[in-house]
Amino acid sequence: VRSTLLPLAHGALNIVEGAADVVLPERDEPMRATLALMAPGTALRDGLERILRGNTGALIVLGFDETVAALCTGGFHLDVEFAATRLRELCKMDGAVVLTSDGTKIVRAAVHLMPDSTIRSEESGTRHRTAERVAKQTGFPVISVSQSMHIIGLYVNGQRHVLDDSAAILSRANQALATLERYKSRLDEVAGTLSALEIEDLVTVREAMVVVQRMEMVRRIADEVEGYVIELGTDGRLLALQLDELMAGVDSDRTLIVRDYLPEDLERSAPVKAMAELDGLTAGELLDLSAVSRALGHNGGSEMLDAPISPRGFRLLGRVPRLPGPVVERIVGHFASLQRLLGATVDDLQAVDGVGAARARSVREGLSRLAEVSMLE
Ligand code: 3AT
Ligand code: 3AT
Ligand code: MN
Repeated sequence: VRSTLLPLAHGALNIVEGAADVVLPERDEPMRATLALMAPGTALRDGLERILRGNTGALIVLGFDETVAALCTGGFHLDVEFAATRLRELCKMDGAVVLTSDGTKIVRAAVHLMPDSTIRSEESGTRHRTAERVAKQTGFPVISVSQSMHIIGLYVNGQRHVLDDSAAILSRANQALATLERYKSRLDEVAGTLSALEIEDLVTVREAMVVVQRMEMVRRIADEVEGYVIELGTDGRLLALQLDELMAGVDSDRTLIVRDYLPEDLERSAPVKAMAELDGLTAGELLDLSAVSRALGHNGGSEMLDAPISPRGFRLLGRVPRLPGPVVERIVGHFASLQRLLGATVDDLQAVDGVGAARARSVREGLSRLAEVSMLE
Protein backbone atom coordinates (compact mmCIF):
# COMPACT_ATOMS: atom_id res chain seq x y z
CA VAL A 1 0.00 0.00 0.00
CA ARG A 2 1.38 3.36 -1.04
CA SER A 3 0.58 5.97 1.52
CA THR A 4 0.51 9.44 0.09
CA LEU A 5 2.95 11.77 1.70
CA LEU A 6 0.58 14.14 3.38
CA PRO A 7 -3.09 13.62 3.95
CA LEU A 8 -3.75 17.23 3.14
CA ALA A 9 -6.44 17.84 0.62
CA HIS A 10 -7.73 21.19 1.88
CA GLY A 11 -9.65 22.12 -1.21
CA ALA A 12 -6.53 21.44 -3.21
CA LEU A 13 -6.94 22.29 -6.83
CA ASN A 14 -5.96 19.00 -8.27
CA ILE A 15 -5.08 20.58 -11.53
CA VAL A 16 -2.36 18.25 -12.65
CA GLU A 17 -3.49 14.72 -12.95
CA GLY A 18 -1.16 12.44 -11.09
CA ALA A 19 0.59 15.34 -9.39
CA ALA A 20 -0.44 13.96 -6.03
CA ASP A 21 1.52 10.83 -6.87
CA VAL A 22 4.80 12.68 -6.92
CA VAL A 23 5.95 11.91 -3.43
CA LEU A 24 9.30 11.93 -1.72
CA PRO A 25 11.75 9.05 -2.12
CA GLU A 26 10.19 5.63 -2.59
CA ARG A 27 12.69 3.92 -0.35
CA ASP A 28 10.93 4.87 2.87
CA GLU A 29 7.53 3.61 1.95
CA PRO A 30 7.76 -0.08 2.99
CA MET A 31 9.31 1.07 6.25
CA ARG A 32 6.53 3.56 6.89
CA ALA A 33 3.79 1.12 5.95
CA THR A 34 5.19 -1.38 8.44
CA LEU A 35 5.64 1.24 11.14
CA ALA A 36 2.00 2.16 10.68
CA LEU A 37 1.04 -1.49 11.11
CA MET A 38 2.85 -1.67 14.44
CA ALA A 39 2.23 1.86 15.76
CA PRO A 40 0.76 2.50 19.22
CA GLY A 41 -2.94 1.74 19.14
CA THR A 42 -2.64 -1.30 16.87
CA ALA A 43 -3.18 -4.89 18.00
CA LEU A 44 0.28 -5.83 16.79
CA ARG A 45 1.91 -3.18 18.95
CA ASP A 46 -0.17 -4.30 21.90
CA GLY A 47 1.16 -7.84 21.38
CA LEU A 48 4.75 -6.61 21.13
CA GLU A 49 4.40 -4.58 24.32
CA ARG A 50 3.07 -7.63 26.10
CA ILE A 51 6.07 -9.63 24.95
CA LEU A 52 8.44 -6.95 26.22
CA ARG A 53 6.70 -6.75 29.57
CA GLY A 54 6.57 -10.53 29.85
CA ASN A 55 10.32 -10.66 29.36
CA THR A 56 10.24 -13.08 26.51
CA GLY A 57 11.67 -12.34 23.11
CA ALA A 58 10.13 -12.76 19.69
CA LEU A 59 10.94 -13.28 16.04
CA ILE A 60 8.00 -12.38 13.82
CA VAL A 61 7.81 -12.54 10.04
CA LEU A 62 5.21 -10.23 8.49
CA GLY A 63 4.21 -12.14 5.41
CA PHE A 64 3.88 -15.68 4.15
CA ASP A 65 4.55 -17.13 0.71
CA GLU A 66 6.51 -20.03 -0.83
CA THR A 67 9.83 -18.34 -0.09
CA VAL A 68 8.97 -18.03 3.58
CA ALA A 69 7.55 -21.57 3.67
CA ALA A 70 10.82 -22.87 2.25
CA LEU A 71 12.76 -21.33 5.12
CA CYS A 72 10.51 -22.79 7.80
CA THR A 73 11.36 -26.03 9.56
CA GLY A 74 9.55 -27.56 12.49
CA GLY A 75 6.91 -25.70 14.38
CA PHE A 76 3.26 -26.02 13.58
CA HIS A 77 0.67 -24.69 11.17
CA LEU A 78 -2.01 -22.38 12.39
CA ASP A 79 -4.58 -20.35 10.59
CA VAL A 80 -6.13 -18.19 13.25
CA GLU A 81 -7.10 -14.57 13.66
CA PHE A 82 -4.39 -12.40 15.10
CA ALA A 83 -4.77 -11.43 18.74
CA ALA A 84 -2.24 -9.68 20.95
CA THR A 85 -2.65 -12.32 23.66
CA ARG A 86 -2.19 -15.17 21.18
CA LEU A 87 0.99 -13.62 19.89
CA ARG A 88 2.32 -13.29 23.40
CA GLU A 89 1.60 -16.93 24.25
CA LEU A 90 3.05 -18.24 21.00
CA CYS A 91 6.21 -16.21 21.47
CA LYS A 92 6.86 -17.94 24.78
CA MET A 93 7.92 -20.92 22.72
CA ASP A 94 11.25 -21.08 20.97
CA GLY A 95 11.27 -20.18 17.32
CA ALA A 96 9.52 -17.69 15.11
CA VAL A 97 5.91 -16.72 14.46
CA VAL A 98 4.73 -16.03 10.92
CA LEU A 99 1.85 -13.62 10.26
CA THR A 100 0.12 -12.60 7.06
CA SER A 101 1.52 -9.36 5.71
CA ASP A 102 -1.46 -7.32 6.91
CA GLY A 103 -0.94 -8.77 10.39
CA THR A 104 -4.49 -10.09 10.67
CA LYS A 105 -3.68 -13.83 10.80
CA ILE A 106 -1.19 -16.08 12.51
CA VAL A 107 0.01 -18.68 10.00
CA ARG A 108 2.83 -20.54 11.71
CA ALA A 109 4.34 -20.68 15.18
CA ALA A 110 7.48 -22.08 16.81
CA VAL A 111 9.20 -22.50 13.46
CA HIS A 112 12.92 -22.60 13.08
CA LEU A 113 13.93 -20.31 10.25
CA MET A 114 16.84 -21.26 8.07
CA PRO A 115 17.69 -18.33 5.82
CA ASP A 116 20.60 -18.37 3.40
CA SER A 117 23.64 -18.05 5.63
CA THR A 118 25.64 -16.28 2.94
CA ILE A 119 23.42 -13.21 3.28
CA ARG A 120 25.42 -10.58 5.08
CA SER A 121 24.27 -9.63 8.53
CA GLU A 122 25.67 -7.06 10.91
CA GLU A 123 23.86 -8.53 13.87
CA SER A 124 25.44 -10.83 16.44
CA GLY A 125 22.69 -12.78 18.28
CA THR A 126 21.10 -15.66 16.37
CA ARG A 127 17.65 -14.12 16.66
CA HIS A 128 18.60 -10.80 15.15
CA ARG A 129 20.87 -12.29 12.50
CA THR A 130 18.00 -14.50 11.46
CA ALA A 131 15.59 -11.55 11.42
CA GLU A 132 17.88 -9.50 9.19
CA ARG A 133 18.55 -12.37 6.79
CA VAL A 134 14.94 -13.48 6.50
CA ALA A 135 13.89 -9.89 5.79
CA LYS A 136 16.50 -9.61 3.06
CA GLN A 137 15.78 -13.01 1.56
CA THR A 138 11.97 -12.85 1.55
CA GLY A 139 11.39 -9.12 1.14
CA PHE A 140 8.90 -9.23 4.00
CA PRO A 141 9.38 -7.13 7.12
CA VAL A 142 10.67 -9.04 10.14
CA ILE A 143 10.31 -7.93 13.74
CA SER A 144 12.65 -9.02 16.49
CA VAL A 145 12.00 -8.45 20.15
CA SER A 146 15.19 -8.83 22.09
CA GLN A 147 14.85 -10.59 25.38
CA SER A 148 18.23 -9.48 26.66
CA MET A 149 18.14 -5.87 25.44
CA HIS A 150 14.43 -5.13 25.72
CA ILE A 151 14.11 -3.52 22.34
CA ILE A 152 11.82 -4.01 19.39
CA GLY A 153 13.68 -4.02 16.10
CA LEU A 154 12.27 -3.91 12.61
CA TYR A 155 14.06 -5.14 9.52
CA VAL A 156 12.63 -4.04 6.23
CA ASN A 157 13.90 -3.13 2.82
CA GLY A 158 17.51 -3.53 3.85
CA GLN A 159 17.07 -1.11 6.76
CA ARG A 160 16.97 -1.68 10.49
CA HIS A 161 14.83 0.44 12.72
CA VAL A 162 14.63 0.28 16.49
CA LEU A 163 11.28 1.32 17.89
CA ASP A 164 11.45 4.10 20.44
CA ASP A 165 8.89 4.85 23.06
CA SER A 166 6.42 7.57 22.22
CA ALA A 167 7.87 10.14 24.62
CA ALA A 168 11.25 10.02 22.90
CA ILE A 169 9.71 10.21 19.43
CA LEU A 170 7.45 13.07 20.48
CA SER A 171 10.36 15.14 21.69
CA ARG A 172 12.14 14.72 18.34
CA ALA A 173 8.89 15.38 16.52
CA ASN A 174 8.31 18.61 18.41
CA GLN A 175 11.76 19.83 17.49
CA ALA A 176 11.05 19.06 13.85
CA LEU A 177 7.69 20.79 14.14
CA ALA A 178 9.30 23.93 15.54
CA THR A 179 11.66 23.97 12.57
CA LEU A 180 8.72 23.44 10.25
CA GLU A 181 6.97 26.43 11.79
CA ARG A 182 9.99 28.64 11.19
CA TYR A 183 10.38 27.44 7.61
CA LYS A 184 6.68 27.90 6.95
CA SER A 185 6.61 31.49 8.14
CA ARG A 186 9.64 32.23 5.96
CA LEU A 187 7.80 30.62 3.03
CA ASP A 188 4.75 32.76 3.69
CA GLU A 189 6.97 35.83 3.64
CA VAL A 190 8.66 35.10 0.33
CA ALA A 191 5.38 33.97 -1.24
CA GLY A 192 3.77 37.28 -0.23
CA THR A 193 6.66 39.19 -1.75
CA LEU A 194 6.33 37.17 -4.94
CA SER A 195 2.61 37.93 -5.18
CA ALA A 196 3.29 41.66 -4.92
CA LEU A 197 6.00 41.46 -7.59
CA GLU A 198 3.75 39.38 -9.82
CA ILE A 199 1.04 41.98 -9.71
CA GLU A 200 3.50 44.70 -10.64
CA ASP A 201 5.15 42.45 -13.23
CA LEU A 202 8.57 42.82 -11.64
CA VAL A 203 9.42 39.17 -11.03
CA THR A 204 12.86 37.80 -11.81
CA VAL A 205 13.65 34.09 -11.95
CA ARG A 206 15.40 34.44 -8.62
CA GLU A 207 12.33 35.57 -6.66
CA ALA A 208 10.17 32.82 -8.11
CA MET A 209 12.81 30.20 -7.42
CA VAL A 210 13.24 31.34 -3.83
CA VAL A 211 9.59 30.48 -3.24
CA VAL A 212 9.99 27.08 -4.94
CA GLN A 213 13.10 26.45 -2.85
CA ARG A 214 11.38 27.40 0.41
CA MET A 215 8.43 25.20 -0.48
CA GLU A 216 10.73 22.22 -0.95
CA MET A 217 12.39 22.86 2.38
CA VAL A 218 8.99 23.01 4.04
CA ARG A 219 7.85 19.82 2.35
CA ARG A 220 10.96 17.94 3.36
CA ILE A 221 10.77 18.82 7.01
CA ALA A 222 7.02 18.12 6.90
CA ASP A 223 7.82 14.70 5.50
CA GLU A 224 10.03 14.05 8.49
CA VAL A 225 7.22 15.07 10.85
CA GLU A 226 4.86 12.85 8.84
CA GLY A 227 7.19 9.92 9.55
CA TYR A 228 6.90 10.61 13.27
CA VAL A 229 3.12 10.87 13.00
CA ILE A 230 3.01 7.43 11.41
CA GLU A 231 5.31 5.91 13.98
CA LEU A 232 3.35 7.46 16.86
CA GLY A 233 -0.01 6.00 15.81
CA THR A 234 -2.68 7.06 18.28
CA ASP A 235 -0.05 8.94 20.31
CA GLY A 236 0.51 11.28 17.38
CA ARG A 237 -2.98 12.68 16.91
CA LEU A 238 -2.23 16.20 18.08
CA LEU A 239 0.95 16.28 16.08
CA ALA A 240 -1.01 15.24 12.98
CA LEU A 241 -3.46 18.09 13.50
CA GLN A 242 -0.68 20.65 13.84
CA LEU A 243 1.05 19.28 10.76
CA ASP A 244 -2.17 19.41 8.78
CA GLU A 245 -2.78 22.98 9.74
CA LEU A 246 0.74 24.12 8.86
CA MET A 247 0.72 22.33 5.53
CA ALA A 248 -2.73 23.37 4.36
CA GLY A 249 -2.47 24.36 0.74
CA VAL A 250 1.30 23.94 0.39
CA ASP A 251 1.09 20.96 -1.96
CA SER A 252 -1.50 22.54 -4.20
CA ASP A 253 0.47 25.81 -4.25
CA ARG A 254 3.50 23.86 -5.34
CA THR A 255 1.70 22.57 -8.41
CA LEU A 256 0.45 26.06 -9.17
CA ILE A 257 3.80 27.81 -8.89
CA VAL A 258 5.50 25.16 -10.98
CA ARG A 259 2.86 25.63 -13.67
CA ASP A 260 3.23 29.40 -13.43
CA TYR A 261 6.93 29.33 -14.11
CA LEU A 262 7.66 26.37 -16.37
CA PRO A 263 9.59 27.83 -19.34
CA GLU A 264 7.35 27.24 -22.34
CA ASP A 265 5.36 24.18 -23.04
CA LEU A 266 2.55 23.17 -20.79
CA GLU A 267 2.17 19.63 -21.98
CA ARG A 268 0.43 17.51 -19.39
CA SER A 269 3.49 15.71 -18.12
CA ALA A 270 5.79 18.72 -17.81
CA PRO A 271 4.73 19.88 -14.33
CA VAL A 272 4.82 16.32 -12.99
CA LYS A 273 8.29 15.89 -14.41
CA ALA A 274 9.48 19.17 -12.92
CA MET A 275 8.14 18.21 -9.51
CA ALA A 276 9.87 14.85 -9.72
CA GLU A 277 13.10 16.72 -10.52
CA LEU A 278 12.57 18.89 -7.46
CA ASP A 279 12.02 15.80 -5.33
CA GLY A 280 15.28 14.44 -6.64
CA LEU A 281 17.41 17.43 -5.59
CA THR A 282 19.82 16.66 -2.78
CA ALA A 283 19.81 18.85 0.31
CA GLY A 284 22.92 20.61 -1.02
CA GLU A 285 21.47 21.21 -4.48
CA LEU A 286 18.33 22.62 -2.94
CA LEU A 287 20.38 25.44 -1.43
CA ASP A 288 21.57 26.41 -4.90
CA LEU A 289 18.95 28.49 -6.72
CA SER A 290 20.46 27.67 -10.11
CA ALA A 291 19.91 23.97 -9.43
CA VAL A 292 16.33 24.68 -8.40
CA SER A 293 15.67 26.63 -11.58
CA ARG A 294 17.28 23.89 -13.69
CA ALA A 295 14.83 21.42 -12.12
CA LEU A 296 12.08 23.58 -13.55
CA GLY A 297 13.74 23.64 -16.94
CA HIS A 298 15.38 27.08 -16.83
CA ASN A 299 18.82 26.45 -18.19
CA GLY A 300 21.50 29.03 -18.30
CA GLY A 301 24.27 30.57 -16.24
CA SER A 302 23.91 32.42 -12.95
CA GLU A 303 22.89 35.60 -14.81
CA MET A 304 19.74 33.71 -15.79
CA LEU A 305 18.49 34.18 -12.22
CA ASP A 306 18.25 37.91 -12.79
CA ALA A 307 16.22 37.58 -15.97
CA PRO A 308 12.66 38.91 -15.79
CA ILE A 309 9.91 36.34 -15.97
CA SER A 310 6.12 36.51 -15.91
CA PRO A 311 3.79 33.99 -14.31
CA ARG A 312 0.82 32.47 -16.11
CA GLY A 313 -1.44 33.26 -13.17
CA PHE A 314 -2.31 29.83 -11.76
CA ARG A 315 -1.17 30.62 -8.24
CA LEU A 316 -2.90 33.99 -7.92
CA LEU A 317 -6.10 32.70 -9.52
CA GLY A 318 -5.95 29.88 -6.99
CA ARG A 319 -6.44 32.54 -4.32
CA VAL A 320 -9.75 33.67 -5.80
CA PRO A 321 -12.43 31.93 -3.75
CA ARG A 322 -14.80 29.32 -5.17
CA LEU A 323 -13.19 28.97 -8.55
CA PRO A 324 -13.33 25.37 -9.81
CA GLY A 325 -10.13 23.87 -11.23
CA PRO A 326 -11.41 23.47 -14.80
CA VAL A 327 -12.43 27.14 -14.90
CA VAL A 328 -8.97 28.19 -13.69
CA GLU A 329 -7.55 26.08 -16.52
CA ARG A 330 -9.70 27.79 -19.11
CA ILE A 331 -9.07 31.29 -17.83
CA VAL A 332 -5.29 30.80 -17.79
CA GLY A 333 -5.48 29.08 -21.15
CA HIS A 334 -7.35 32.06 -22.56
CA PHE A 335 -5.19 34.90 -21.25
CA ALA A 336 -1.90 32.99 -21.01
CA SER A 337 -0.26 35.53 -18.69
CA LEU A 338 -1.11 37.07 -15.36
CA GLN A 339 -0.63 40.60 -16.69
CA ARG A 340 -3.21 40.14 -19.43
CA LEU A 341 -5.53 38.53 -16.91
CA LEU A 342 -5.13 41.44 -14.49
CA GLY A 343 -5.92 43.83 -17.32
CA ALA A 344 -9.05 41.94 -18.35
CA THR A 345 -12.45 43.56 -17.93
CA VAL A 346 -15.57 41.71 -16.89
CA ASP A 347 -16.49 41.52 -20.57
CA ASP A 348 -13.10 40.06 -21.48
CA LEU A 349 -13.52 37.46 -18.77
CA GLN A 350 -16.96 36.50 -20.04
CA ALA A 351 -15.41 35.59 -23.35
CA VAL A 352 -13.90 32.55 -21.61
CA ASP A 353 -15.83 29.35 -22.04
CA GLY A 354 -17.83 28.53 -18.92
CA VAL A 355 -17.46 31.99 -17.36
CA GLY A 356 -20.82 33.72 -17.03
CA ALA A 357 -21.56 37.26 -15.92
CA ALA A 358 -21.62 36.46 -12.22
CA ARG A 359 -18.40 34.49 -12.25
CA ALA A 360 -16.66 37.09 -14.40
CA ARG A 361 -17.55 39.74 -11.83
CA SER A 362 -16.38 37.63 -8.90
CA VAL A 363 -13.07 36.86 -10.64
CA ARG A 364 -12.60 40.55 -11.45
CA GLU A 365 -13.34 41.53 -7.85
CA GLY A 366 -11.20 38.74 -6.46
CA LEU A 367 -8.22 39.85 -8.54
CA SER A 368 -8.67 43.50 -7.61
CA ARG A 369 -8.80 42.58 -3.96
CA LEU A 370 -5.60 40.53 -4.27
CA ALA A 371 -3.92 43.46 -5.98
CA GLU A 372 -4.97 45.85 -3.20
CA VAL A 373 -3.90 43.51 -0.43
CA SER A 374 -0.48 42.91 -1.95
CA MET A 375 0.09 46.66 -2.45
CA LEU A 376 -0.55 47.20 1.25
CA GLU A 377 1.99 44.57 2.29
P1 3AT B 1 17.37 -25.14 25.70
O1 3AT B 1 17.02 -26.56 26.03
O2 3AT B 1 16.32 -24.14 26.00
O3 3AT B 1 18.73 -24.72 26.15
P2 3AT B 1 16.52 -24.93 22.91
O4 3AT B 1 16.63 -26.05 21.94
O5 3AT B 1 15.21 -24.57 23.42
O6 3AT B 1 17.57 -25.16 24.10
P3 3AT B 1 16.76 -22.22 21.96
O7 3AT B 1 16.04 -22.16 20.69
O8 3AT B 1 16.15 -21.64 23.20
O9 3AT B 1 17.22 -23.76 22.20
O10 3AT B 1 18.15 -21.56 21.75
C1 3AT B 1 18.98 -21.38 22.82
C2 3AT B 1 20.30 -20.78 22.35
O11 3AT B 1 21.07 -21.78 21.62
C3 3AT B 1 20.16 -19.68 21.38
C4 3AT B 1 21.47 -19.67 20.67
O12 3AT B 1 22.37 -18.86 21.40
C5 3AT B 1 21.90 -21.12 20.69
N1 3AT B 1 21.71 -21.71 19.37
C6 3AT B 1 20.61 -22.35 18.90
N2 3AT B 1 20.79 -22.73 17.63
C7 3AT B 1 22.04 -22.32 17.28
C8 3AT B 1 22.84 -22.45 16.11
N3 3AT B 1 22.37 -23.04 15.00
N4 3AT B 1 24.07 -21.93 16.14
C9 3AT B 1 24.53 -21.29 17.22
N5 3AT B 1 23.84 -21.14 18.35
C10 3AT B 1 22.62 -21.67 18.40
P1 3AT C 1 18.13 -11.79 22.37
O1 3AT C 1 18.51 -10.37 22.11
O2 3AT C 1 18.92 -12.46 23.44
O3 3AT C 1 16.63 -11.93 22.54
P2 3AT C 1 19.77 -13.21 20.46
O4 3AT C 1 20.01 -12.69 19.10
O5 3AT C 1 20.83 -13.17 21.48
O6 3AT C 1 18.42 -12.55 21.01
P3 3AT C 1 19.59 -16.01 20.95
O7 3AT C 1 20.71 -16.64 20.25
O8 3AT C 1 19.68 -15.74 22.43
O9 3AT C 1 19.26 -14.67 20.22
O10 3AT C 1 18.27 -16.76 20.64
C1 3AT C 1 17.09 -16.42 21.32
C2 3AT C 1 15.92 -17.12 20.71
O11 3AT C 1 15.65 -16.64 19.40
C3 3AT C 1 16.04 -18.57 20.53
C4 3AT C 1 14.97 -18.86 19.54
O12 3AT C 1 13.69 -18.92 20.17
C5 3AT C 1 14.99 -17.64 18.67
N1 3AT C 1 15.70 -17.90 17.45
C6 3AT C 1 16.99 -17.68 17.19
N2 3AT C 1 17.31 -18.08 15.94
C7 3AT C 1 16.19 -18.54 15.40
C8 3AT C 1 15.85 -19.09 14.13
N3 3AT C 1 16.74 -19.24 13.17
N4 3AT C 1 14.57 -19.45 13.90
C9 3AT C 1 13.66 -19.29 14.86
N5 3AT C 1 13.91 -18.80 16.07
C10 3AT C 1 15.16 -18.43 16.36
MN1 MN D 1 20.45 -14.04 23.63
